Amino acid sequence: MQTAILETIARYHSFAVVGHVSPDGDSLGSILALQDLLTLQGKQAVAFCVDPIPDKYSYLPGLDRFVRDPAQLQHTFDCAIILDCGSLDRTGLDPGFYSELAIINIDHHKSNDGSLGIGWVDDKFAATGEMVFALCQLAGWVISHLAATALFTALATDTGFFRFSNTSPAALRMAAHLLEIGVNSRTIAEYTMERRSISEICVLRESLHSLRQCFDGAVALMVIRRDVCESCGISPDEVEGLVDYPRSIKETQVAVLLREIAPDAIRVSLRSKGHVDVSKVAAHFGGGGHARAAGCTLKLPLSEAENTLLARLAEDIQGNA
Ligand SMILES: [Mn+2]
Repeated sequence: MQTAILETIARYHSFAVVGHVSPDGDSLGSILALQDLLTLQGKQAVAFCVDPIPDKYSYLPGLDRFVRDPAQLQHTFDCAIILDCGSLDRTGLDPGFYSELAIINIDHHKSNDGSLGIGWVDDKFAATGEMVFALCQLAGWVISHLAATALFTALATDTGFFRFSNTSPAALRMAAHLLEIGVNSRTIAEYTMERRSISEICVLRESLHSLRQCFDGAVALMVIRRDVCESCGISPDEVEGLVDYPRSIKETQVAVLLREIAPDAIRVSLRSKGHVDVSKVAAHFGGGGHARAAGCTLKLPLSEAENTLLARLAEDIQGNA
């Protein structure tokens, strides 16, 4: 499949490089790296991100290249490269944008069925950025300093800075290669992990009392209410990282963060430290993700969402007891 992708890249000239809404380090890093490397191969490539870029990625070189709206551009594209997600909807661009374009899809999400365009989907990769790196190696492209920083960001953020179980020998070899190019990993660690806003800590202070353990501590759950986010001056979108707190408890097998994004819409973030595959739990509710990190949205009031989710988790926890 990598060969088919490189052949498609060789055939066309103008590329739209796209990731997913609510961009994370893997999405942003993969887009920037590929945009830069395609440009260095003499192609025309534009990086798209419809959502604002979180402040913690502000160190990334080339962020000013991101275009929010294709209507701002005069030219048309031959091909769209969709990274780190598996559906046109998830990219946040109007599906009509893609109607005349060839499509390449590169993704490591288990929930991606591989049916989008020329699809290379493999959940054995720790990050989509690792797949982009593998493609570069195969093509023999020289990796620029900008692309190296972007790819390191993709890999480091999706492996929890090399702590999660997807931290493979290949991932560490890739990290070593990028460090040799001159990536400043300390800066990336500081920006992505050690720069919480005081507003986020305010939400943490107000929400910690909701933290509770269920099923003998196998599940730890924390709730973040909309009014709390409002009074702390931050959007519920910006506090997903607080799932680290229930996750960090010794007994936790599954950590749950419930964020009230609207009165009847609860965003659920799931993290697994044990044997539960939370991508299956998320998929059951129409979401997706990875075995160890997944999410979904429940169109229910907070307390019903909590009960519905715990009822489902009870089966998974008992099934693995
Ligand atoms: Mn990813």
